[in-house]
Amino acid sequence: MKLHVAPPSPRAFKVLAVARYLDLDFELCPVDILNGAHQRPEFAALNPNKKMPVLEDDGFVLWESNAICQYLAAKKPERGLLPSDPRGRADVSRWQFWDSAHWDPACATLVFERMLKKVFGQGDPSPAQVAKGEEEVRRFGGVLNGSLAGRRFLCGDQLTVADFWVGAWRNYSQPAAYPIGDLREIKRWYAGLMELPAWRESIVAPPF
Ligand SMILES: N[C@@H](CCC(=O)N[C@@H](CS)C(=O)NCC(=O)O)C(=O)O
Repeated sequence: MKLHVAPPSPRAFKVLAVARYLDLDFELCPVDILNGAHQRPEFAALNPNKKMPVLEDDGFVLWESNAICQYLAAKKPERGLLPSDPRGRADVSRWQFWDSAHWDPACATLVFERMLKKVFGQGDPSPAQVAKGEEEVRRFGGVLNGSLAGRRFLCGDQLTVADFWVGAWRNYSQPAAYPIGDLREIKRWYAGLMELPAWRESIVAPPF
């Protein structure tokens, strides 16, 4: 199995952390986004969106980080990352869609404006985009914080793929200055995720 990833990205982080948590055998194939590797025809043939991460598994090609995490989780059902009962599965799906619709775009706005924009030669952060990102991270961070109260993990006592999807963005809370430093449930939950060796091993500092 191959994972085509740019490891500092939260979207790469989550697939690597799930694969490592599950002790799956894989080859890490670095995608040099800074030098446009994702634009090359051989990469576009794997993912026509020209975005990483991408998984290749014995002829099966899959893109979209949350779908990849789910596929990996399904390889080891005994590890419990993907519940099989209807309510447990629906709860995990809820966080998948919430992440894709709200949390990922909100956090990505601040990561892009405050960390990546300069690296891609796109100038200073836009005050309007920063304000929008802050408002959304505060709003949805409040939802996340409230939902975590009384729960060890996002979907209860059991670690699931939802923790990887949503928690991946928390890795950049400080450098991207998310306005959620005072939210205690998120802090407590994230400290628990950081206790997982697979989580810690998958955090890669950006090369800038
Ligand atoms: N929804 C996609 C987003 C993937 C994505 O945006 N990847 C970024 C890096 S974090 C990328 O490859 N960007 C290159 C580009 O858009 O040109 C996923 O979760 O896999």
